[in-house]
Amino acid sequence: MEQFTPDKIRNVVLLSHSGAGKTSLSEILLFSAGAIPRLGKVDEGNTTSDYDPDEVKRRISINLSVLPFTWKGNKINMLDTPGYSDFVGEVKSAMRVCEGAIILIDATSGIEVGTEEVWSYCKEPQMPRFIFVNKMDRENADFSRVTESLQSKFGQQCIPLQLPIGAHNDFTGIIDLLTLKAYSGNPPKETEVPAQLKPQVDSARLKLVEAIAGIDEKLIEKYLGDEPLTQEELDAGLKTGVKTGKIVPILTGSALKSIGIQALSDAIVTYLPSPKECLVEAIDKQGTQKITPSANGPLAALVFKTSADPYVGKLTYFRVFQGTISSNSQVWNSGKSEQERIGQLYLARGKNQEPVQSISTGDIGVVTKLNFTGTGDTLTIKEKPVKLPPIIFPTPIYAGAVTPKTKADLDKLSSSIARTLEEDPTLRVRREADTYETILSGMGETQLEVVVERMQRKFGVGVKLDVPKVPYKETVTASADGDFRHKKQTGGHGQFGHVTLEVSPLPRGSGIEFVDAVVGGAIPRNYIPAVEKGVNEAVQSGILAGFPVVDIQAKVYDGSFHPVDSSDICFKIAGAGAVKKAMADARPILLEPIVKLKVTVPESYTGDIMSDLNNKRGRVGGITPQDGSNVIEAEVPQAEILRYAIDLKSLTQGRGRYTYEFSHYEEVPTFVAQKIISEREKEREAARAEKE
Ligand SMILES: Nc1nc2c(ncn2[C@@H]2O[C@H](COP(=O)(O)OP(=O)(O)O)[C@@H](O)[C@H]2O)c(=O)[nH]1
Ligand SMILES: [Mg+2]
Repeated sequence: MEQFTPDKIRNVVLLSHSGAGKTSLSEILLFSAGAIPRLGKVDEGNTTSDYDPDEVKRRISINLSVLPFTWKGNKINMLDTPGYSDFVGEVKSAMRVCEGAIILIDATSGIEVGTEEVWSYCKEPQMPRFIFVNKMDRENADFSRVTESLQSKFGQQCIPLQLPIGAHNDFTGIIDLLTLKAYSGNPPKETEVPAQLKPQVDSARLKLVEAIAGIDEKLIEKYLGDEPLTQEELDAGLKTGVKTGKIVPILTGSALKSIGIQALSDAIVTYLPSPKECLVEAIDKQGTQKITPSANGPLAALVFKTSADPYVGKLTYFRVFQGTISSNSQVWNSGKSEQERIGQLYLARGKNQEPVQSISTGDIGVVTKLNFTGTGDTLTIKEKPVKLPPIIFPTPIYAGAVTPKTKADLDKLSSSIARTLEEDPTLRVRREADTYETILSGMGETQLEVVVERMQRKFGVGVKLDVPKVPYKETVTASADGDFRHKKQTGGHGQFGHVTLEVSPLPRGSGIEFVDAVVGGAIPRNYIPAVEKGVNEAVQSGILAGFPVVDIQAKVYDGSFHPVDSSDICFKIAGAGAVKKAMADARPILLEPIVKLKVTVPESYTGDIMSDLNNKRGRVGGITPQDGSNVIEAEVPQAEILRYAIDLKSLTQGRGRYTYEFSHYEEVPTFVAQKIISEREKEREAARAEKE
């Protein structure tokens, strides 16, 4: 592929609710531009974009893919993204490296949850965008209904640039409202505007021209003076309108029937901004600057995706914002402060890579086998280093426990998790010390299932995915004494240790406190550390259900010893025994983690959410209205929201969002505690049986 100057490139991201036709549209765009020799189908699992086995199997996009094609002397880098909300990380990455977006809408279903979601992503920062009303060939496709709902939901800036000719089986082409040309057939031919559509076309054109005139003072003067605007003026005005977000043109077509496809490519080139027109922020020694997208400037390239290929190794996708990067060169990773060796550079199209000598400002490329670089890093030069603002990802909300299936899997687990995390910045991993579980968290259940399958396929590591255990704890609510005498006669000399102590409750968060209050040498000084050790070991596993004990004081105040038979080990055993006896009498209870939960839902769901939280033993702290939604804040036991991503989806048809963070520990109510204790007992019995 030849090199393109920044003014001849368009980086465009496809966004929509899942299933609106992004992948199909990108495939037909590639095909109609002659970039691919045969047209794949999502339903046959052979599209250029969805090449990953996970995608082929599920028939949905999971990864972003870069799909370049040339169109009338320009290069369009189309970025296809997943519509499924679990994979929002890919959407954020793709958006960060594009100057424009196309939001697809299914002409039969209209605005969906995912449409609102991606619309909100495009608002900050303001992203120049088109709307493409797809699937006009389907029964019940209704362009005017979709247009009206777009205008009432998102505002009057959504204005048709095209009108469809017919709908459903009679959908044959589109009319461009600026040139007043109609296109129908495949391949499209210029035709007359059908006579019966004339009045509709005239009124739609009037609205569009009026909106364009409103963009620029000179244009509005001319327009009000009844002077006709030239095509150049209209194009330039619309381009400014798109760039500033004052106009969001609505286009239409059918990805499946290949209608409106070439007109879409034309509109991308004519109305969406090129990298040359967009200054970006970069941080250097002097602070934040706007950098000009010049191919000769110092290098600034942002890494927006990392993927692990089982054969090639690590693939690093980057977008050049300034300068040029060359094969077989050295670059500087400004975030990691490391020199990075660049081998062969490639241009990617789906899974295919074409080697190139260099990649210049505005374009997107791939390099393999980098040592230090990860998603979000800036590649630059050491003499003039800059940092591009990183990609902002949402915090994980859904956790699963991963357990290796075999010993061999265990050995490979941590390295394969590390590589998986590199691929997906919306994942986190941590070890839950109390439950000994490895907790993987992300955006939803499907994402974690895909991760687990991928670990098997890419790294040959088998893991099981379970709902995580809750890290319960135990404590006491009263003071009590415990007395334990360890005495044994074995052969020669015997064993003797005797400890008396008092256990009492401490405030939440105090941990374990050991106090030595022995007077008169009842236990000799040198044995006290052994007693403390015994106490500390015993509180690792409480007497109710074996959970770790917290927030107690153990005060040793008496005991006895034997001049020959006593030893450290004897006093350790006595200390442990005494503290267990005391705890049993000190009214022990279970504690559970409570989280602060924040749920954002459209107002109408507020009642359902509140009653569900009530069933989940939640305490609602407040409800705050926020742009037509309500933000409900509540304290809820962690045990009740382990699968909240799934519950909220079904309660709100996917319209709800939530975040949470750990808050504190609280006593488990008795009726719940009994269940936990008996379940835990069963678990421990099973574990014992397995050992034997
Ligand atoms: N009838 C019709 N079906 C379409 C059209 N575009 C896509 N589809 C179908 O809609 C489904 C989802 O398409 P896909 O491209 O995977 O949507 P994505 O999730 O947005 O990538 C597939 O079964 C496609 O064949 C279209 O223009 N007309
Ligand atoms: Mg797709």
